[in-house]
Amino acid sequence: MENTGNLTMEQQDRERRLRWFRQARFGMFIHWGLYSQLGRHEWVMNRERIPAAEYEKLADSWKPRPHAAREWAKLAKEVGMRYMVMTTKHHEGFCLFDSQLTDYNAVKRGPGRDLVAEYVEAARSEGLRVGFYYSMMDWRHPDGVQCKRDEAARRRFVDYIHGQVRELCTNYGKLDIMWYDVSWPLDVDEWESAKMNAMVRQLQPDIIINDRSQLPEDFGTPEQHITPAKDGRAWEACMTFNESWGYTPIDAKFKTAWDVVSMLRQVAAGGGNLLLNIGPSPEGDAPPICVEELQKVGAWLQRYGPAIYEATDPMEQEWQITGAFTRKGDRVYFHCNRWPGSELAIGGLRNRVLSAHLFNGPAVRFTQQSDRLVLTGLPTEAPDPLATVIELQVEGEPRHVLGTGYRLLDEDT
Ligand code: JFZ
Repeated sequence: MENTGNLTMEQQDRERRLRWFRQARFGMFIHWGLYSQLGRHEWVMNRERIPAAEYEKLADSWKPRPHAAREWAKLAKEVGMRYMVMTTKHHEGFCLFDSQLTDYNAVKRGPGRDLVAEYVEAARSEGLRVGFYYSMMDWRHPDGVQCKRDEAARRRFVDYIHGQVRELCTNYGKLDIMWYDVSWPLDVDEWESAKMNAMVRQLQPDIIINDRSQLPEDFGTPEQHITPAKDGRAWEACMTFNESWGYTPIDAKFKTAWDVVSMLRQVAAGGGNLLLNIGPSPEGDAPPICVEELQKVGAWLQRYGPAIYEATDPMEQEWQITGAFTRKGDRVYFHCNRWPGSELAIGGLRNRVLSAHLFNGPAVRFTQQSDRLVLTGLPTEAPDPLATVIELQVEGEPRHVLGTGYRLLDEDT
């Protein structure tokens, strides 16, 4: 949504703050906390009903090595990510930042230092935008449940949460994203979310805020699925690498570079972002499989980046087993991630094709009869097994329509 002509002042300011985000496409999510020591998902305290006194011992046994965040930030930059979002406090209630509102924090306990400050320094040193994840739900705070039943408890808990958000927006310099999470058990009025976010914007005038304080704010956050927002609203799909957000080595089925490239094509086609998570070990190691697969993605983006970062124009399209499109103006990019061999047939493209090239490469021979495009003389093996991008220049508004029958109803002649 670039045209600011018919936007309200508020919408124009939102678009001003969102400009970098709409171009970012790819970010790194980091889930790191006491739960990382147990290695059984970030919900382990809740799922295993670990007694609070037993769980709290993790606050003193956690000894992450210094500046692990520099490794994550370097990796993120290397592989084409343009921002990072890290947990400052997850549901367990342990703060990775120096809070004056609780001693259950990384400075006062095991780590003995401000892990959020290290993360911010690392991300900025790589020129990456900085996001803070902050869980409003808090399993440790004594009023975290009672707040729903008792006004005095609600007052204390809301003041605590607002107070910590204020600390985060005050003590770490310029922030780019406030990424709230899980606002159980209160509703938007009980949380006083509008007041909290007004405070955030007063402290951080350029910040963007996600939709998880029960207000829509600046962008949507489909989780574990890629569902573009409607009406041009900004959005970002957050996805795990395996099935867990926190470090969980027993959850060993990780997405491959092929999966990540496919997700990047999907978010680009929908005009959104992919926030891909890594759950570092308690010491701070990114899982090696994530590093390996991300480096393959980075190499792919080096070659095909514009077909992802810039090709976000909307285009009507249907599924095709050999690949899918992104679009920029009169160029459509067919991301072929299942290579059929020396001939590739694409049905349903409703436009006259003026030229075809391997992306930044040689022209490709093609024939076109009605909505059957056949590209020939291709390499028998996929030039790039993650996805080989073919650039088509087309006439008119690109449309890819196949329907369920062999022909569309209005074409059945
Ligand atoms: C939440 C957290 O519980 C999870 O640990 C992780 O931090 C993720 C990014 O966010 O997960 C959710 C949040 C909302 C829903 C489901 C899982 N939901 O609305 O169904």
